[in-house]
Amino acid sequence: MIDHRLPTAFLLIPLLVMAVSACQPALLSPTAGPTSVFPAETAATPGAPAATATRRPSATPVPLSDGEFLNQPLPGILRVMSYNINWDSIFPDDDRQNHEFRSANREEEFVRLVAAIQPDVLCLQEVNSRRDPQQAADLLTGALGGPAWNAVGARDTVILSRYPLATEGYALGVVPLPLDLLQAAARVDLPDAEFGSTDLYLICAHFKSGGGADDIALRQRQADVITHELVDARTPGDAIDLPPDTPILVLGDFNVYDTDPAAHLDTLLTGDIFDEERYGADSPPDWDGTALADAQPSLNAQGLKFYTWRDDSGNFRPGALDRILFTDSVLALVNAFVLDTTRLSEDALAEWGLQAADVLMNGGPGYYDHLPLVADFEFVSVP
Ligand SMILES: [Ca+2]
Ligand SMILES: [Ca+2]
Ligand SMILES: [Ca+2]
Ligand SMILES: [Ca+2]
Repeated sequence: MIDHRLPTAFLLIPLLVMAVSACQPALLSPTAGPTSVFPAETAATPGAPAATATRRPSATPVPLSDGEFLNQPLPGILRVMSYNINWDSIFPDDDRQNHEFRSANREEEFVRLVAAIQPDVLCLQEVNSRRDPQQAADLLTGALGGPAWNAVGARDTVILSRYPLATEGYALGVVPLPLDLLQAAARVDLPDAEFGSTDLYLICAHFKSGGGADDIALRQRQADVITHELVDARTPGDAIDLPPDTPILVLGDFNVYDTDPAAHLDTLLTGDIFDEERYGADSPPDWDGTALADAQPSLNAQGLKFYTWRDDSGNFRPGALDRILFTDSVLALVNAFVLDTTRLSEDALAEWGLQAADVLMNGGPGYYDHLPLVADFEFVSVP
């Protein structure tokens, strides 16, 4: 979700500004450090190809994909998906728990998407908090067959897993006020026969949207809370104790824009807490004392476009609002993609049972909202 309070003028001038001056306004400046890793729409980097500064990604033709990136990973590799479903769009029209912001029915589209992707673990955002998260798990069970899926939710975030979820002692231990600080968290009990004795801990997050000072401050606080929780998880005592070297994921809709410095993403990556008085000292989130890694999924794994959100009817450029961060000391990324069905070949659509408009809202051209992100992880054994 994006709020539209930013002055339009700010959004229309970046091309001109970048062309004529190295002294960009702070709002439009590329950020130093981890947020500038993306070569595409989110990084308005001086000296980058002109295409990165255009307002429409369609200015650069992208070849249709054959869908090979959808191939199921080998045994022992975990497929993780994150998807902002736009307020309950995956549930039926007559569902009494639908959120008041619900504006699209994407029931069939969602079933086709998850059937093609076949994730092991999902992180959903914009699920009505009044809804029993198990309802989303039942939807997955119905769509994919097999054993019943498991669910845990907090606020509008829901973790779904084909494997058992341990939540006792693993949910975020923050006092549930304000509500904005809650995120779904769980330990996934992976089957030992396939993954060995290690399990997975994940935090499925939805950060505050909007460009106002209060919005940016809340995003920072949300990142501070998560970073604080990861310190707890790595150290004995308090609410969470993970076995050392347990793989950790922090994923979801982070609302990372190119219209502010997105310092909250830097906090998540590096463990640099802003409010240290309240949330403790800085602490790199990976087990080896380093930063988390960003999976950087690209559209259809082509390595050309890196946005996860797009709306051609508005003033905002497509951006990598959504992220999958991981402890790369114990996880190796073997595949990552943002699925864009509009850019799949006819053969690929037929092969995977997808339709070209499956990622669009109400089938309308140009209105994608959020796209599904996927990452495949191999578990690295630590000597
Ligand atoms: Ca296990
Ligand atoms: Ca602890
Ligand atoms: Ca700090
Ligand atoms: Ca690392």
